[in-house]
Amino acid sequence: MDNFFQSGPTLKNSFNDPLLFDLSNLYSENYLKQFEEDLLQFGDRVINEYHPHSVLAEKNPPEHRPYSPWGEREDLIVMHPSWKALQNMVAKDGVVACGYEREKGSFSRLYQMIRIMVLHPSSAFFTCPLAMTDGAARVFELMGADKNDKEAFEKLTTRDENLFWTSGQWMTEKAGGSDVSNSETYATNDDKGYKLHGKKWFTSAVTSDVSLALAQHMKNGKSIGLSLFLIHLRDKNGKLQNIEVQRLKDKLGTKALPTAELHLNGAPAKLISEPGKGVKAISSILNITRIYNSACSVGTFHRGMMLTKDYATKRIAFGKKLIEHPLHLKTLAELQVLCDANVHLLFFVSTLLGKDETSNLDENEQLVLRLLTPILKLWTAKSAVQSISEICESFGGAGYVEDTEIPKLLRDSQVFPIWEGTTNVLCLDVLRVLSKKDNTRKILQYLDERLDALPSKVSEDKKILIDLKETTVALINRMDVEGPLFSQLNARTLSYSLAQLFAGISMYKLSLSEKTRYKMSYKLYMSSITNDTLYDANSIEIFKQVLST
Ligand code: MFK
Repeated sequence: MDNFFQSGPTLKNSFNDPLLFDLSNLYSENYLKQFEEDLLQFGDRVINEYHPHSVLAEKNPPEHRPYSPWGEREDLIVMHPSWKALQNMVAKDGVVACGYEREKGSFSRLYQMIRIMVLHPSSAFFTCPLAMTDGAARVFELMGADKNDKEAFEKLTTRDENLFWTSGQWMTEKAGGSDVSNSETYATNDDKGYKLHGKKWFTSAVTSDVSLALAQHMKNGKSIGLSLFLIHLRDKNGKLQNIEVQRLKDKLGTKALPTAELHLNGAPAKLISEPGKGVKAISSILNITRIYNSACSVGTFHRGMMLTKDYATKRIAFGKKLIEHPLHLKTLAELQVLCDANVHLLFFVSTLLGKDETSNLDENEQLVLRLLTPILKLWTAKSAVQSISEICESFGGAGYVEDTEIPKLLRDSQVFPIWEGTTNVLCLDVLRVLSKKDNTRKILQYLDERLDALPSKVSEDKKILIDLKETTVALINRMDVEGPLFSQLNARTLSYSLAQLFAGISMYKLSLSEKTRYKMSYKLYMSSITNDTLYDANSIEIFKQVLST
């Protein structure tokens, strides 16, 4: 008789994990403490209001209707109403706006990225258009109020859902994915302004109101390089302006997100970068969207951890709960400390971003932000894919069945290392930063200062960090001696080491607090890095501690 039903994991408010508040208080020097209630409420809305819409949007993916019933080219993208509901909610919640209102001063970005992290797994990837919208707003902000497109900036950063615009970011082409300079789209100019011609191969959120697009800037029949343009997609009647949607992409995941191939047939555009300096201009968007990407990766990993931990207290196998099986306990504990490390690095880099945007970073710290942005993105993306695969497995067969919503976490994670730059491209960006004059010396000086400033309460714990730093420095020095081939071949090792080192410094700091969880989390994480991972009966208590809340 079939009378057994397994209870599934309960979807809980992410702020049930005290690490989020403890770390936000550490980085904001307790400034964000006053917003804990506000964040808690946001976490509740994510579960009770956003999540149901995200499920509906995923189940009813966008549809492209190229022609009207009477044969007229229309290119309608039919979206489920829940997609619009998500858009209205993020506008009202000021998810982009809070980064620009700067009501929380230097900690506005930290506050924002905490919310993005919590929202993402219940957003049906609406966070992708938000990332591009935020990146576009930053481009306008950097241009200065006198030069920028005032209407666009205001609408991208408003809380009024009736006025809120989202922006696309049209970069990728068939011949120019990572190597953007190979773009073939070109811009012509006449007395009516600029017009763009060509094909864009990956344009996410084709339902956006505006987009920033790269195109070869033509002068006298020749390109003077890529420039950045603003496009208003539709005219006053809502009709696409000389833009044809060729098809929607059939993607592995991100099913609710309308990603399209576009043909630009003279789409009217406004030049917004210096002529020929489009890559430099779009890199300020990339640096924002890469941090968003990371907040989404970490949010997915964190959601997966909350679900698997809950499930492990409910599922019984071989006469006891999963969490009581030592090997399962150990598996979850190792995942948890990697998740903690990811949260640490995200919070650290988000804090740097917020301080930079409020002119509170010195030159060396700005350089650290520039270096850590690709490192954060590549490391959290890779951590998410690998760890969420393990999390799926922790549910057994249920983790492979769509309506448990677990497989979606894995499908959607695979885009993180691809979206906004692959791991290898980002590793090369890390080398690009280090190769500039004097940068390595400045970074190492910054690291030394940070390590020196750490109290050596438990000296052997601090020594692990110093050893890791020395191994990293030795690799950098060897790269300098051996040259570009050696540097490229070992660029991943270097990027991962730097990620682990900066995350480790942050974890060490928190481990000095009274909470045993953070002490144990630091110890276990560092031993996993140094491959000191043979466990015995004494390890069980450590595993329990790192999984405690
Ligand atoms: C959400 C779900 C989505 C659904 C599915 C989507 C699937 C994926 C779709 C995609 O295609 S996402 C887009 C993937 N592509 C990228 O993210 C681009 C990756 N390529 C890079 O990041 C290249 O490094 C880059 C295009 C930025 C530069 O390549 P180049 O042409 O070799 O540029 P160059 O000459 O090295 O740099 C030009 C200037 O920009 C330099 O400044 P200077 O002229 O002053 O020296 C660089 O230092 C600067 N720069 C480059 N990257 C920068 C930067 N400055 C600041 N920050 C950066 N990140």
